[in-house]
Amino acid sequence: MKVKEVIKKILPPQNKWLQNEIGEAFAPANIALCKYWGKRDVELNLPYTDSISVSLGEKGAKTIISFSESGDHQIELNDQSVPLDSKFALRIINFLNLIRPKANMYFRVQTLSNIPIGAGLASSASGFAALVLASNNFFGWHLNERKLSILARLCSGSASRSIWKNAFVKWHVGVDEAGMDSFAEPIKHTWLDLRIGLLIISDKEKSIGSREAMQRTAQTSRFYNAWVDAMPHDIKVMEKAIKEKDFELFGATAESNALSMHATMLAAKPPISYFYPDTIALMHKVWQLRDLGLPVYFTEDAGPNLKLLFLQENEIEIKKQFSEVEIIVPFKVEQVILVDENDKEAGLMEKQEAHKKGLRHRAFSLFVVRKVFGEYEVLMQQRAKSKYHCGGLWTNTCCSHPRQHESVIQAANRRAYEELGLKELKIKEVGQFHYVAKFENGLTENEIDHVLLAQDEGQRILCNKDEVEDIQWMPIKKLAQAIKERPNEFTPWLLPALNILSSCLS
Ligand code: 2P0
Repeated sequence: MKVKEVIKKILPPQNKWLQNEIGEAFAPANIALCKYWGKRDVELNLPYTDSISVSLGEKGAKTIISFSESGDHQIELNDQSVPLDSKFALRIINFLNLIRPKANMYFRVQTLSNIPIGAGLASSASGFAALVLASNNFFGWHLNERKLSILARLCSGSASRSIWKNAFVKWHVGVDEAGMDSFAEPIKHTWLDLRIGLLIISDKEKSIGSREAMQRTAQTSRFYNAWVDAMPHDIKVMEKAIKEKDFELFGATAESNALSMHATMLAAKPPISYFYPDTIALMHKVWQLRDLGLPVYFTEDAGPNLKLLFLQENEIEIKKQFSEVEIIVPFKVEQVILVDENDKEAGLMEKQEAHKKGLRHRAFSLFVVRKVFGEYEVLMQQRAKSKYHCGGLWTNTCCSHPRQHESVIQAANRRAYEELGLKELKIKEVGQFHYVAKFENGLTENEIDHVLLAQDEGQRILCNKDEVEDIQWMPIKKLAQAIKERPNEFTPWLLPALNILSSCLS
């Protein structure tokens, strides 16, 4: 079986694997703007063409993997146990059986999805990407994103594109027989004003799955070769539209690409149609609105539902026209709260902009502490190398910025969970200070930093590798000494924050 050999190439040798108690990860759903339809290699899910998608913000799947003691795998979806002979469970089990180091090793896989399953909303993409990311955490494989994307592709083609959040993503067709060059990666442009409107016409399981439908199309449709031949042009135009934020070119290309895919299906033998009468009625409505001057386009996947493409400036009109629409913001802007010298709110600003301009804003530094033999220890985190500043440096347990209408304590609980999996800590504020620090990359921290304290409750710590490289407990005295001796290994706000903490604990 080729797939086994490919997996062997990707995964580290088994003696390097860890076995954490659980592995957990979120992956977003994605919607293809230039579609993947048809495989040149069915076993390895290798496509005939490149494809481009956009991730769907917070819509997607969270997967938790742990050991099962029951003597068999346990598969759960949205807190319900799933029969092991169902299609959903079998595809997960197939992956588990391929990666497990021993034949008598069984897993519990819990998937929490906030999108309808099997309705052409790429639920399998986010589910399998989350499963791969969670397995990577569970076994401590430390795979790079390219390998993660390939591994996800082996589960489900479109899952290769769901490894990335908040991104346009291109999946490369590749030429390698084993598919080692067929992976997805982000396109380096965002589009803050872009909106996607979900029009759910039916969330019932589709009558023919995309796996079978794309095979039948590739094998029997007289238009299939024309589809493959036209794809490089669509990909090129879509990349240009994204780069130049040319919305009409973007929408027209996505819509035409989707309709071309459905046209190839109509010519399959026997024919395949995912259109419901309502799908077609809504398409006509979109075309009419466009004729009247409203820039709105649609795309459609392997299901009857339409996804509208439009810009933020037309959100109100779209809601008026489509009362049932659910609007997704693919590229979210993180804002910080600007404050005066007394920490009084003075407005909001996009996080990067505030750090570029060095404007004063509200922040918090949380310390989780424990007492060992009468001495306080602090839970330290090493920031992920990819962080926008101070990557790789050691700092307090968790630091970030509160959002509008969020207290620093609420924000600390949100981020402690997102970064370290720590839930509902009992946090109190012990002081605050102002500091300014300029970094080599041109960004400036200018923060009123609220110092927060929580006692360790022995909760399991689960590092989110996008945020946290590593953790360690350090006695406070030893830490203060280490900062003095090797200041370059620590963030600039750590020492003033630690001084406040120390005086409160002593
Ligand atoms: C896409 N779709 O590009 C296209 C457009 C549906 C229509 O990828 O067999 O579930 O697991 O590789 O990824 C759906 O197909 O198929 C899909 P497999 P997958 O999003």
